[in-house]
Amino acid sequence: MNIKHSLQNFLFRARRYLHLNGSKQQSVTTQPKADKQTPSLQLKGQIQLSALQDTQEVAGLCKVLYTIQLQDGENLADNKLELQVLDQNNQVLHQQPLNPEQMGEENWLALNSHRLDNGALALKVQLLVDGQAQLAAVLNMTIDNSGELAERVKHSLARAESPKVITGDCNTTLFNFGDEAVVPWFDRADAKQRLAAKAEKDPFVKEHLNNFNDFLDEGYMVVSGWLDDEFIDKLNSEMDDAVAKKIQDYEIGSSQRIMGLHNRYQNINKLWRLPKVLQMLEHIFEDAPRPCQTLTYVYGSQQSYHQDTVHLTPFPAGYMCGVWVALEDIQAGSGELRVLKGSHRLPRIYRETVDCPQVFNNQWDQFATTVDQKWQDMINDNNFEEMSYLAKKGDILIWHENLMHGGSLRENIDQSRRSIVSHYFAKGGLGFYDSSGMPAILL
Ligand SMILES: O=C(O)CCC(=O)C(=O)O
Repeated sequence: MNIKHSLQNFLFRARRYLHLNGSKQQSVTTQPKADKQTPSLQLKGQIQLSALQDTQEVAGLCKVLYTIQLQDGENLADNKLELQVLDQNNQVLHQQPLNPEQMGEENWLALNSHRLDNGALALKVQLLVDGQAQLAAVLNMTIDNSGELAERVKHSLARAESPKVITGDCNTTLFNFGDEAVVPWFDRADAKQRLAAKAEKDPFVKEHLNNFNDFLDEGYMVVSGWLDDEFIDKLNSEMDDAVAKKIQDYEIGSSQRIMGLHNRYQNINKLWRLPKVLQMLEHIFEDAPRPCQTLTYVYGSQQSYHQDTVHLTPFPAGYMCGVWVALEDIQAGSGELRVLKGSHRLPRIYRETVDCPQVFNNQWDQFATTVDQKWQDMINDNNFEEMSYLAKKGDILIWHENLMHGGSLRENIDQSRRSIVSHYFAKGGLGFYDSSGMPAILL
């Protein structure tokens, strides 16, 4: 597994190097033809292709899974194998060498859909053997990167010559994170003036002006009264059910989080798409929000201070928010959420910033000595005020993507701290998980 990933990583970096040095791969519109001198191979097998996104409305990075399955007995150890990705006009979007060991394994590629035209796309993935197209599969989809943010992102990615297809490692070198043209309004020097102008125009912004000011000044806001007790009781019952069923081997009393319960439970799904939260995020992003994941905690997480930036990475930077919902009155000593006020203005730390390798198989050792260490140094070098969050049942905290936050120590180990965290990206941008180098899976 590691050898495979190192090879993919090496190939990725080699391509990037060539790219930066001007030897950009040319797109060709013809299918590779067999050499007339050699008898053509008739390979038997198939390619399985699927997208982890609604293919009717593909936006941002679309994770596509492919498995090349050869019929028993086919041995390609001595052949030159390549993966080719094309559009319906046979325009080559991407080509890369493949290892024989990759046959039969599930692999991923990320379609960088802002780099393609909106509208119908027949994505073709094929195997080339010694330059000859052998097996192919087609996935039909509709690309829809529309709106003002998507337009700005399209131009930014075009200027940066961001690849149309990404494999092996999604990271910050593929996009121009320094592009001033895509900085969100709330991260700009004139954010306060922009907010005042928004409040003039929009009653929702006017009503929540204090919340928006908190978001600008402190990096988070807290809203109360959006959830009624009856709904919260239903959420708690769903959490109890997940605990009783030991979903994801949940160990009662532990700090373990249960992931993705919105896929299983109706009310958690409803919370994940709560109209009021979406409306608030729409004002923050000036674009529609796309829910990403849910994390359910029965007890405190005890996570150390971190920025989400490196784990749930939006491009452009800033276009991701975390939303933390209290399902009970939170008690001191339960491992309450804590945040460092104003820390969202710290530099963003990515793998590239501190030369940290991709994290595979939950091996966080190098991440700890690079990224974690850098976070700790930044916290020590500053003097942020800590806010220990004793939320009331139903309170909702929304944090800026770069805010330092974490869970306190569970001093009272028996005290629960029931909460659900969801993360949201902006529809016009794109998302990936920089720490693991994977494209994000978004609704
Ligand atoms: O709830 C907590 O203690 C921390 C949650 C968190 O850090 C996150 O979801 O990013």
